[in-house]
Parts: sequence; structure tokens; C-alpha cells
Amino acid sequence: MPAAPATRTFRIAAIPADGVGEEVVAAGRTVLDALAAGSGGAFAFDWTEFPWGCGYYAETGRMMPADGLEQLRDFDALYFGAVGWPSVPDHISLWGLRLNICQNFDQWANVRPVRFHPGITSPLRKADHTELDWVVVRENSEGEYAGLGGRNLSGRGPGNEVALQTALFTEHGCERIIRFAFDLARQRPRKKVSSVTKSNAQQYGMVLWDEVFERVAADYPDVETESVLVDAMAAKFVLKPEDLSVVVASNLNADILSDLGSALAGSLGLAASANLNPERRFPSMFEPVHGSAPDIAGQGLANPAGALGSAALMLDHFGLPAEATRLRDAIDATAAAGIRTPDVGGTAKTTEITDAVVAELG
Ligand code: GGG
Repeated sequence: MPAAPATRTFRIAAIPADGVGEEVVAAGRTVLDALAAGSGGAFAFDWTEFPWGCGYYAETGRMMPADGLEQLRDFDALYFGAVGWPSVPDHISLWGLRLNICQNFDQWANVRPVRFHPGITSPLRKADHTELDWVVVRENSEGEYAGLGGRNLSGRGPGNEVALQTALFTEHGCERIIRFAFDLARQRPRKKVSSVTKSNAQQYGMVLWDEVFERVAADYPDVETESVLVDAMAAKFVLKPEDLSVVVASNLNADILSDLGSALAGSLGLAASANLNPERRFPSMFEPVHGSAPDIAGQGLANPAGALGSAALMLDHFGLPAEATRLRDAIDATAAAGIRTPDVGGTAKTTEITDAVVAELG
């Protein structure tokens, strides 16, 4: 009798958090469980769900428990939804949950692929643009989101307040994310890295970034490079998208550019992302780029494609690239068959997309 394949069980912490996060994480869990069920016992997922977020904040005054990081530390991965709800100031919800996890688990590389999706209209789908296929690599541990600064610095009271928001750039932080971008570019058909700063106006940290980029680039003579100011890069995203492959930028700049990129692909709802701790000392976190979308939350209208694409990135991380490709193909086939949510011109509900992707997976 042939031996049954050994089961690899991946322990995943699901943190749907707020708004549409619940709907898209549920979609991702259903699809991943369907993949596991079809794997003939080769792999399985063991889920634990954590009810943290703005609802938890209303009950406890915290976005996650004091020992929340300890509770998450030993999982193989974290699968996150979205954070933010109008009842909680955005900086409190973001720092209390998502940024708390990213920074404490040293998830310093945020990988955000941007590409055309079959059957989805993009403002860029013009005959003279061959393909849209980039990866935005976002520095995810420091820069403008280092959390440094202060309020009430003038001491002069209301109406005269002075606040300071400091961006932190370390040579180590710049070098590791830039090397990550070059290593990624080497695996892609177009071996090119575009570095983005605003070093003409921000003359300390971003000049350091530019210098590190130039030094690291010398180690990758096979990779084409360019350094572009962020305002010019925003224009280039729209006007010359075919000239890009890997785009590496600081925390804030890449946050903004990747939203622009996903809108150019057709919708923010499409964009997937991975917050990686490449050393694997801590769990990495996979989440759609979009936020909690209070305007459509709870109505079954959320596009699960970003969350499903993030699940595919998690499969890559688990060393299951063939399964990741199957999942991406199933997402694309569903959209190409006209089963699409309203943000991309359809009428389908979140659960209908989920069921159609599961059906595509066979
Ligand atoms: N799923 C992504 C999410 O919840 N984003 C909310 C947000 O405001 N993020 C800011 C950031 O990406 O740093």
C-alpha cells in the first residue's frame, strides 16, 4: 500500500480586526481550507482567531491584550484583515495593533505586488502599455513611521501648539531593505530596481538612503537601477508603468505609492501584501493592502481578492509555490469569468467570489 503523504500543519493566527477585515479574512480561511482539503493530506491549516481591534478597544481600552504579542509569537504566520473604525482615532487603532505587531516582530520588509488582473479594467490598460507587473518593496520598521516625535512642544498652549514628527533612517535599516529589493529583482524577468526618495528636500535620512542605494547597487551589476524623487515616481506610475519592476521606498512613500499602484491596477481591493520578518525569528503577517472600509462593511460587498492574494503570498512563505500559483490562477479565472465585486464593475458578493474561487480550485 502506498504511504500516505506526511501532513504539514501550519498554525495560523487570524486577526480579522475591523470592518471588512472580518469578511475578507473569512474568505481567505475558506479558500485556504479548501486547498488543504484538496491536498490529499499533504498540508493542513490550524487556525486560531483573535477578536482584537476597535471592538475590543471599546470593551478594554486596548486594541490587543498586554500579552498579545506573546500569544502570537509561536504561530507560523499571522493572517490579518484591516484596522480602523470611526469610533477610535486612527493613530490609536493603527499603533495599537497593526504597527505594534509589524514593529515588535521586526517585519521590516513589506512586499506589495501590483499587476494587471485578467478581466479587470484598469485606467492604464492602453495599447501602448504592454504589462503592469511590479513589486513595491516598503521599508516597514522605521522611516516616517518610527513613532518618534512629540506634541505640545511650544509650551504655549492651545492655538500655538508645536508638534514634531521625526523620521528615522539607519544605515542598517536602509541597507537590508535595499538588498532585499535587489535580491527580489534578480528573480524577476525584468531585473531592475527603482529607488524612491525625496532627498532634494529631505537632506539627512533620504540622502543616507540614496548613498546606501548606490553602494549596494555596486554589488548587483546585473540589475538595472534608477533613483527617482517620489513626486516624479507618482507621475511615472501613471505615464510609464512599463518601465518599472521592483520599486523600493521608505515606509510613508511606499505606503502612498502602493495605494496608487493598486488603484491603477483597478481597485484597492485587489492588492495583496506580506509583512515579512525575513530572518524568520518572528512570524510574518499577510494582509490585504486596503483598510477597514466602514462605508461598505457588513454588506458583503468587499472584494476578497487582496486578502486571497495575501493568502497566496503566505503559501509562498510556507514553501508551497505551486499552491500559491493555483490560488492566483483561480482568483484571476473568477474575475475573468465576470464574477466580480462592485469596486471592479461587478455585482457579486464577497461570498460568491469565495465560492467561485473554491470551485476553480476543483
Ligand atoms: N490591511 C491594511 C490596513 O488595515 N491598513 C490600515 C492603515 O491605515 N494602514 C497604514 C499602514 O499601512 O501603515
